[in-house]
Amino acid sequence: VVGEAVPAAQKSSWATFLKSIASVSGDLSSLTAPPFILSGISLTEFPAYWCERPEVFSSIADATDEESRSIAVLKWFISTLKSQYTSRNEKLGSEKKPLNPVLGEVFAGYWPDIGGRGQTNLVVEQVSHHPPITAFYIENPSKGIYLQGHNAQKTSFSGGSIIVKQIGHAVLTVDLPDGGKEEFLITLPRLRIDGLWYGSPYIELSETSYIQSSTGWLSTIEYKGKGYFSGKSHSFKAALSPPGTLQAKHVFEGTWHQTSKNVHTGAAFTDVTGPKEEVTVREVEEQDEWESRRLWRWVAKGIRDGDFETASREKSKIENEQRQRRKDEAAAGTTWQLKYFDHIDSDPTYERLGKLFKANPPTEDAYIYRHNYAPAS
Ligand code: CLR
Repeated sequence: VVGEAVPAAQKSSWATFLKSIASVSGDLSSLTAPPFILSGISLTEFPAYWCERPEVFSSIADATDEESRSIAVLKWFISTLKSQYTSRNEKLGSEKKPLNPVLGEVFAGYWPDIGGRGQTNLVVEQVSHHPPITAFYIENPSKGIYLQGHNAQKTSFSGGSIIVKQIGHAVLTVDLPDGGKEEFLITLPRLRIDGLWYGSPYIELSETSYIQSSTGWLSTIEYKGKGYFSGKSHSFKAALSPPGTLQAKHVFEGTWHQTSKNVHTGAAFTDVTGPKEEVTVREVEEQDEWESRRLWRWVAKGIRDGDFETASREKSKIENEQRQRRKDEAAAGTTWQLKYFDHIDSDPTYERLGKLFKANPPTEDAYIYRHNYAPAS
């Protein structure tokens, strides 16, 4: 019988859910899961994880040469992983199933300028519903740092775990004092969701992801769980190699949810044991109807209060409204227009930088931010 962490009344529906995961491959978003595993947080909120340590992000601008800039970008990237992959466990007790965003859903906010770090703004838009694709743009204009990306997932089931291949990539652009700019292509790690049988899912990262700078510097980041490298879960090892060689000049090792150090010098590298800073968003009452927390407020409240009847009724309302919208568009011969992004079939930055480390696939599409959002202050 399944699951210590599964409430008695939901054990059979959890078993059914696990069976359906095993048989449906590709997109889990539309599977119905038992209430105890629902989170009430929309997937459009997730890109905020890229900036929950705003100082680490803004300090990329302090680097004075190509080498130290690549180190700063790697340091920031590693420092985002704890938020990205363990924060639901901390906040909600385990990994949970997020709300599946509707097409056109928006999540926007900012991290205020404190101590001269500059204000950082965030705009997220759900650019596809089926399959779910989320585009995001994060900028710290006073520091000249811009992050643009999109993500989608392809899931499969293997050995009792969900394997999540992340589709999409991010590009970080840094303005240089001489008027030029440096670009960094960031690929996304592979996830394994373990602990399903017990009803307490958690994420482990696996395989390799890359950060390729336009200067040629390349970070190759390897992820391992329990029993590898240090033997600890959430371990990584990152090698930074100069242009034109794969010989590492710097190697960093540790756990991405705690601390890491420079393997050669022993110097401290990342430390995410201190507090993080959640994004500031407008009050729900001030948000417009497309904004995540407003759109999903009654569903989220139902989930929070354990009133799943209300949650599912409110969810159906939203889904029916969406279906009607799509029908109306089809009848009128129109298509949905994105608010903040333009879709391109092939991202030239991905192609150009991806070539340097033989990225697979060699080309990817992208969503380009249109600079038409007025950030709050
Ligand atoms: C989205 C992009 C973020 C990092 C991230 C973290 C957790 C991932 C999420 C992404 C995609 C959706 C995800 C989630 C963990 C669980 C959830 C894979 C990659 C799936 C859809 C839900 C599985 C259901 C079980 C938990 C029961 O930058």
